[in-house]
Amino acid sequence: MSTIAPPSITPLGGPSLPQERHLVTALPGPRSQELLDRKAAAVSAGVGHTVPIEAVAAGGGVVVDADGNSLIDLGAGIAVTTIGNAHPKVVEAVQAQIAQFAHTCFMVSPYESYVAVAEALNRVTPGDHVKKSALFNSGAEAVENAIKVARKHTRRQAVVAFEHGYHGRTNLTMGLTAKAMPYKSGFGPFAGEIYRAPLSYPFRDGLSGAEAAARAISVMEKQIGADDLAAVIIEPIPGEGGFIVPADGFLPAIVDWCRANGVVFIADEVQTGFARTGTMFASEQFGIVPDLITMAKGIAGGMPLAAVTGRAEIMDASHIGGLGGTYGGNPVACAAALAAIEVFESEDLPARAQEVGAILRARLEALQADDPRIGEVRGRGAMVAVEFVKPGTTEPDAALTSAVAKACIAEGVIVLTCGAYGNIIRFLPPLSIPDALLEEGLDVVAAALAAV
Ligand code: PLZ
Repeated sequence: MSTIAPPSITPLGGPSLPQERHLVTALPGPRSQELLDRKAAAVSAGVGHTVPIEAVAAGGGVVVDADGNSLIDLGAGIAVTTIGNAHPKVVEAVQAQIAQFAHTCFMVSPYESYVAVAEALNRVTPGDHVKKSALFNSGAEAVENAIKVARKHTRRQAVVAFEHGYHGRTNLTMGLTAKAMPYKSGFGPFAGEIYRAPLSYPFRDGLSGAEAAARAISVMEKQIGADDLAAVIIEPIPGEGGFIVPADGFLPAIVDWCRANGVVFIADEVQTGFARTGTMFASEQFGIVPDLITMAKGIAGGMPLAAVTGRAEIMDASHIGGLGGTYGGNPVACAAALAAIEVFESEDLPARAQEVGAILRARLEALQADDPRIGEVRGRGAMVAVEFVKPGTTEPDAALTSAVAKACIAEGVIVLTCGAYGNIIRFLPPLSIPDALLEEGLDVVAAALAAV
């Protein structure tokens, strides 16, 4: 068992950690290896891991392991710790709430923080229509509930999701998710009445936004029929799919079609939400106002919380008692969310995401300029990806991608891969990362690319 605490953790946790990359062992070090051995014996083999360490502290732009290694974090726990890990305001809010009460179940005895989070989400999400919210535990659960209210409101059943989409690992959301391996393979049968439409993927389809939208709308009209279609769900920028920025006009055309046909448009902003893309929500950048928005990840500074926010008449379509769950909107998670939302606004984190994005893009585009293995650098704000291809083609190079990612991790830089073809590295650091540390992380990426 690892009992050593790294040297300089204060009661406020991670933010006081030295902001440096510092390796004292090869990864995994001996203490981490001990934990990974116990993991292999005790934890289901189905639960994988990307970085072979035992994490013991994290904050700013680093994750520290049990052997005293300090790694640069370019993944933010998959887009969760946007405001930074163990942010002091979140720590304080969580400690105060847990000392007051941990749980009553909002459906049994309501409390103020749940209502305050709903009010905040109704305010910060796009659109000035009357909105209502409901809180849940995970992104997948938020997506499930968005579909539930859309079906109840429209009295229709069919749902359209898109190629390269990711919406979760529960049964309904596996059905909505596009990629078989590792998310769906062998886990069927999946829920019925789910249809898949083609996405706009400018690097691969060369279509304008209008052309790509016409192609998707044709699938919806010919293969399903608007009269039976309850909802269209789409990530404005697919996250697990590879930060694919749709061509201009694609999303507005889909929204217009939905509105003309009484179809509920759901933006899944679980990954793009909360300042990540340089605005509070990615929808804003495409000039769209979703009927419903699903949120999780960055919402509560690392505590598990998720939400659906949208048009009051849709959110109110359910009979009383139709929505809920034992833990949904847990008071400790709500306290964390209120603190996190305060940080997003008072520290203008959308602007910080643009700064981080500018650093990422400048460095990665410079690499691309003389490396034909980089097919595209794309993204918005602090959500930037590199797509690797065989030089001179658009043929995905998954082997190169995984070799580069492994080399970065071995050198103490946490990076995540993604994409239908496994040929994309995505950069989504915590916005609390110091600029110099981000630059150093990108130096390591450049060196890894040169070496493999
Ligand atoms: N919708 C857009 O990105 C979660 C998945 C990690 P949960 N993405 C990370 C993994 O391999 O399981 C996600 C998302 C979008 C929904 C979800 C699901 O959110 O909180 O993981 O359920």
